[in-house]
Amino acid sequence: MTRWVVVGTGALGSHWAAALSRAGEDVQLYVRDRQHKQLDITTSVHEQISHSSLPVCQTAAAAGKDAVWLVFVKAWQLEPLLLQLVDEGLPQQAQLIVSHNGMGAAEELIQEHPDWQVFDLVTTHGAWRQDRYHSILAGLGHSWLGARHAAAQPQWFTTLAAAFPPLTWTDDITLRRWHKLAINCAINPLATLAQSSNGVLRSDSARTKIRAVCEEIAKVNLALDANELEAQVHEVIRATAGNRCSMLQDITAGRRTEIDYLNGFICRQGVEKQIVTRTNCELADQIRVLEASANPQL
Ligand code: KPL
Repeated sequence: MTRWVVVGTGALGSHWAAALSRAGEDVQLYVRDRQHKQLDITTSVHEQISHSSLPVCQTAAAAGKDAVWLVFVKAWQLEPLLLQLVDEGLPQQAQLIVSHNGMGAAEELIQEHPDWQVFDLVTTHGAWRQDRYHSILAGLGHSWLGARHAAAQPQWFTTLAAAFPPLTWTDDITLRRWHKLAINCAINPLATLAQSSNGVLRSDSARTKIRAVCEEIAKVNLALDANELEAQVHEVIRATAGNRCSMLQDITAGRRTEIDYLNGFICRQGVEKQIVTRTNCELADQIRVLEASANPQL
């Protein structure tokens, strides 16, 4: 049987951990506070509440060399986490499933470990945390998994897909990541600046900005089509009109946002490729100002 180690008890991580545990899998939680041997988490889907009591993984080495790591940390937390896992004896051929908003997180570190098997998980599930150990799945979405560097579908994929459907394997996860990146670059900063739920972006002024964000992203990555990106952004706005995006939740809680890996990433790509990405750069700057005023200690 595969051993799954889920990093963090955030909104999404809790659901994957609970789903795998309900499927009878060997699941451990990797958390900051490792005083306890066992952690109780609660997950709710459509008002159906379930409780799981899961063992806490004490060190990366103790998880074993065949463990599959499901890493649900924010983009900016990925590098320090991986360094810590390496320090704790993460095996050389570790299998890591990574899921966060944005691009460019821990990229150099991952390149320095060519034996790691890195998989990206892109999901449209909408989840939020009612309290530290209680996560609510507000909108059931779809997930895609694929290898960062071309690799065959691993054997454990069917188990994962059966535990938390719908999950589809894709040989082109990079394209999915770029589409999700465009959605987050358009929705997150604009809804955050408006301090409102995503539905606020149905206005004409927001439309103009969304168009500009998508056009710049399609110039940075020529495999993308601005019209398609724009249509997807509007579809997600419709589907999540009542949700407060993750960036607004971060700002409200005084946490660091993922802006450096969203519009900040596009802005850096623009500089590198000598492409004008003014709207993305401006949005990144505006969010950084807001971030600093929400929590001067960041
Ligand atoms: O992924 C999201 C987020 O909030 O980070 C969207 C899709 C924008 C939903 O709010």
